[in-house]
Amino acid sequence: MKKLVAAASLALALLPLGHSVAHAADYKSEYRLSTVLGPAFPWGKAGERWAELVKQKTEGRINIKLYPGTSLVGGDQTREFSAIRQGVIDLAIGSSINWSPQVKQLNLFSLPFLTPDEKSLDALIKGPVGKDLFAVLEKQGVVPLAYGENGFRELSNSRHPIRTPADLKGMKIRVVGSPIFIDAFSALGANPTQMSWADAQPALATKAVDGQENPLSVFNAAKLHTLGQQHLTLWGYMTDPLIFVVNRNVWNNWSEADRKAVREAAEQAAAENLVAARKGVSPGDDALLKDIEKNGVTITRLTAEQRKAFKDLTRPVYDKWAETVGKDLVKKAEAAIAAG
Ligand code: X2X
Repeated sequence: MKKLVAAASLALALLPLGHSVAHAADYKSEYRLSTVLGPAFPWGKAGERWAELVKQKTEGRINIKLYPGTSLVGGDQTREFSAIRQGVIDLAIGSSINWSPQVKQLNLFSLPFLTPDEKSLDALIKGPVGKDLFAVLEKQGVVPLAYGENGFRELSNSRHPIRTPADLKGMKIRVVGSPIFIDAFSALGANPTQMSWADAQPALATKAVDGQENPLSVFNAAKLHTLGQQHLTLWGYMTDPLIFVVNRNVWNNWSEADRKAVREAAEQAAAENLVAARKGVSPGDDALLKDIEKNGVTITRLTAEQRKAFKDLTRPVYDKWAETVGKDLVKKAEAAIAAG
């Protein structure tokens, strides 16, 4: 025993002074990273990658464990942002949708038909609007580091192809956390009901709801066709960015060098995530869409005119929520998109 103690104190004495020793004491042995989706999806993969890159870049000083399924808040995505602020969650990659109940400006991305394509999303997240939203998040007590993407949220259902708002009439559609979705789907004549992703899957399986909206990568990896979702409409009405953040106190506790490492790791994981989220779903590469079609799902592509019918009906929702988001920010976003 004595020998062991002596050996341990010798080992300690041999450790380089300063940095790592000083910090090791206040560093947690594990940092908890929250995501909704797991590594089978681009979103969870981004979480895994961020953790891996942080480990490498900090030489193991920062050890991140992924908690998918928003399990740290019992699966309730809409409580994730509050939990990060409170420190129940140390780091997160969250969807703008799930955080918008607390950060009203994030409803920007959910304005129906604001971002018709990837280019328009890039104009927001890579431009001044993205910076403004980071400043908003900073003020709310988190440290935002990078933008990724969940993907274009396309509409699926178990009943019939949807080409017009009339086809959607009365359909029970599961929607995500922000009330803007209730407004948008109500304006289209559907019967929207809000529930978490965890509850959505059994609700689809039992036909308690008829449909849902999610990116194709989510549709495919979650095998929604096996839950009766046989009809898919590509309407490109919105895409939700993912935001990489760290709890403010956790961030403040890290050394300058480690903060830099975590930031660079987030930027790299986010860049990889943007590529992964867009793979197979663009005109040049529609492999993912073909896979979905092979599974017996009917794909309905709206013409510009058909799309306009949905856009026109949701315009009042856009205008109403532009007030909530902040008119200046919306104008800035529209200008950025118009400028490409
Ligand atoms: O719940 C959803 O639909 C999901 C997984 O896409 C989000 O968390 C926004």
